[in-house]
Amino acid sequence: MSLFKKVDDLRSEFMQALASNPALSDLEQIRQNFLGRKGVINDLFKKIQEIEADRRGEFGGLINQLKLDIHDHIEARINEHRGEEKALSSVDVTLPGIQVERGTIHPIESTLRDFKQIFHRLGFSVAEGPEIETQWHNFDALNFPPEHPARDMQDTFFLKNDSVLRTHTSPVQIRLMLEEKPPIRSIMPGRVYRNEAIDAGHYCLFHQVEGLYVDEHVTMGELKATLELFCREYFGESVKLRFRPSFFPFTEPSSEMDVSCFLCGGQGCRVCKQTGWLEIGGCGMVDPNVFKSVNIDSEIYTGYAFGMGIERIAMMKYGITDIRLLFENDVRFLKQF
Ligand code: 2U9
Repeated sequence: MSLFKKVDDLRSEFMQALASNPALSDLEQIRQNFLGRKGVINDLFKKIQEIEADRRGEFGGLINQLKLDIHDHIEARINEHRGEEKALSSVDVTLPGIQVERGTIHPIESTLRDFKQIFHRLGFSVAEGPEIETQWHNFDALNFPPEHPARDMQDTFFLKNDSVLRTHTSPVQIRLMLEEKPPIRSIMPGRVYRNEAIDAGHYCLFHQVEGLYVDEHVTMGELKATLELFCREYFGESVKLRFRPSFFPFTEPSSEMDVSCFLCGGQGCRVCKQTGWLEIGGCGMVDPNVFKSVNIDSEIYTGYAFGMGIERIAMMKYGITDIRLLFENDVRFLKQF
C-alpha cells in the first residue's frame, strides 16, 4: 500500500474513532494511539526514507497537517466534555426547591370584593371612571354651591386646567347618567382623594363604594330596604340599622346610617366608643338639581344614592387602629390577612 494512501486511511480511522462519541478517558487513549511517541503517526514519519526523495517534502507536509488536525479535534472534544461537567456540577439536584411565599389579599381589596358580590346579587352593576375629574363633574353637577367648603384648597387637590383629584366617586354616576337613560342601578367602587392632615384616622386617599338607583317611582323605603339587606349580608343577620337626618348637597332628604356594633352586639365597647353604634356611611334621595344637570326629568324619575368609606369599615371589621397601615404595604402587616 502506498504510504500516501496510508495517511488518508489514518485520517479516516481517526474520524471514525471520534464518531463513536468517546468519553474523556477514551479521548486520551486515542491521542496516545495517534500522536504518542509510539503512536501510528510517528511510525509513519519513520517511513519517510522509503519515499522518493523529490516527494518527501509533500509527504512530510501531509503527515504534519494530519497531526495538527488530530490535535485540534481532540482538544475541541475535551473542552466540550469539560463544559458539560461544569454545567452539571453547578446544579445540585438534591437541594430542596425554593419556597415561593404566597401573597395575601389586601384587606381593602377583600372588602371591595365582598361589597361588589353582595350588590351584584341585589341587581347592581359596577361602574368605573377617571380619578382626575373636571370641577364640573366633581362639584357643579352634584349641586355643590360655588362657595362650598369642600371646594377649598384645604380639602381638595386642585390640578391644572380646572381639574381635581376626585373627592368622591359620585362623578362616575354623573358620567353614567349623561351616557345612559334610566333605569340605572349601579355601584361605583374606587379611590378618592382628600387634602387632609394625615393621622391614624385620616389619609390623603381612601376608597369608597357609592351606589345609585334611578327609575320611575324609586322611594326612600326601597333605599332603606336595600341597605338593610346589604348590611345583614355583610355584617350578619342580627345587625340593626339606624338612619339619622343629615345634609349633603347632592341628596334631599339626606341621612347618615349606623349599624349596631357587630363586635359587642350593641352593648358598648372600645370600637363603638361605648355607643353601641358604628357609623358606616350616608345616603339620600338624589337632589332634583343633580338630575337637572344631567338632563333627567325629575318629574318622571326619582333616585336614591348612598356612599360608604371602605377603610373605615375594613378597620372596624379587622380591628385595625391606624389607617396608614393600609397604605404602607408592610408585609408583616399584610401577612395577617
Ligand atoms: C349621585 C348623586 C348622589 C352618594 C352619597 C353619601 C351620601 C355619603 C360618605 C360616606 C363616607 C362619603 O366616604 S365617605 O366619607 N358618603 O355620605 N354619598 S349619598 O350620593 C350620590 C352619588 C351620586 C349622582
